[in-house]
Amino acid sequence: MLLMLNTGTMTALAQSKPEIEAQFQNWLASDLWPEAKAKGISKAVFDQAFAGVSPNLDLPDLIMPGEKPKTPKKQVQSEFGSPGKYFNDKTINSTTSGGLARAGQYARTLKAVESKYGVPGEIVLAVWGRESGYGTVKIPYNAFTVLGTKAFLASRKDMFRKELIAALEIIQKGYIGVGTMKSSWAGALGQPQFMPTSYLQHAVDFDGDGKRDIWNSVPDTLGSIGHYLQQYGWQAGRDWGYEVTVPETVSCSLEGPDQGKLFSAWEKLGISRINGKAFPSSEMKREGFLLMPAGRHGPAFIVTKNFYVLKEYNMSDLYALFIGHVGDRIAHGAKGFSANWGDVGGLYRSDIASMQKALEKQGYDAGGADGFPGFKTRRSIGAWQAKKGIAPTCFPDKALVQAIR
Ligand SMILES: [Ca+2]
Repeated sequence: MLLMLNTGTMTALAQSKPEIEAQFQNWLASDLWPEAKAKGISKAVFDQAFAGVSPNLDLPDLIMPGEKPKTPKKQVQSEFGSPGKYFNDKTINSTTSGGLARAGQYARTLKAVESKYGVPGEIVLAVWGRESGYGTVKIPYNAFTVLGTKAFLASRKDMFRKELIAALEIIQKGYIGVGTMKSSWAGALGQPQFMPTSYLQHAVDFDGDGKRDIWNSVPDTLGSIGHYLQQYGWQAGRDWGYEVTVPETVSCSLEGPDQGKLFSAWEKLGISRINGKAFPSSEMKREGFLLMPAGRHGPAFIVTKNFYVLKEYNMSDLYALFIGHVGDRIAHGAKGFSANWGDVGGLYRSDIASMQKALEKQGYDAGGADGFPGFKTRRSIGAWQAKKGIAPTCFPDKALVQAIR
């Protein structure tokens, strides 16, 4: 996903820009080149990729030579938004209308993608729309500048070094030319926003011109998204999930991909589709999972394995739900969720993190103290509440953050 570049206040550099550039050139020649060579990159490709490249010191999360890593203060103090904000009408409507406009235009390609990879067109469209506004969002950076800078200076150097070597492999294998290799500020490539290692595994030449051009070719973009989801296990012929009503007798702490039950078993517990229709009969003997992204303060869903395949694109329940929901709107003209998102949020990530620490200290699995209320945190809150004799809400609020210490 393309995010705005964080142009925070630049601190005075311990070393001058020319000094850092000289060190970067030295690092390229003496450190990176031997590894690239060992991995089969030719000198010609290496030189072509880094011709005229110098570090971009305005990129976020860099640690200058001689500096100690800073605690990401801003991150901890940032507010985590209410899940409802993720589903604001403006974003949903523009992604839906963009998808509808292209569903007709690219109908043949989408049909071919579905028949080859089993992923329905509306899902492929929704990912494309979410990642790059259907290719309308500018992807302005030279990938070798971004990945080179980050492999040299970022807080997660090793990860970016792997991606940089993969980017060189892309050129070495002739999948695309150096001049086309544009990325986001985070190093994600082209319209599907693949990191280079993902590109190597999943990008395909769907229009048959010999290039895997996810920057300029719509068929290559759509085919690559379909292939990605298929390789992560998308099951053809299944929906991603269904909005449901969850009676009070069913605890919200039953949420999560490791607590699956047959659709028939969920139905027996009193869970039903919000639109009054039955679950498809083909699903009844298959596994479904309870999803309540805002606990009792928002819509609830029974999702299939395909929901978790969408999360392989971006490890966020809200992201996967956005894709599934926009897909439904493109395919069936579905309306918004029936249940409202409650007015939750307004907490700092540091509040959530300290609550997560307290939960883990008391023996609950909060999935780590990352400051985001993921499903492990949500259901542990529910279990904590049940133990205290409180009706479970499975979502943090100010009073809970105070109480769970
Ligand atoms: Ca192509």
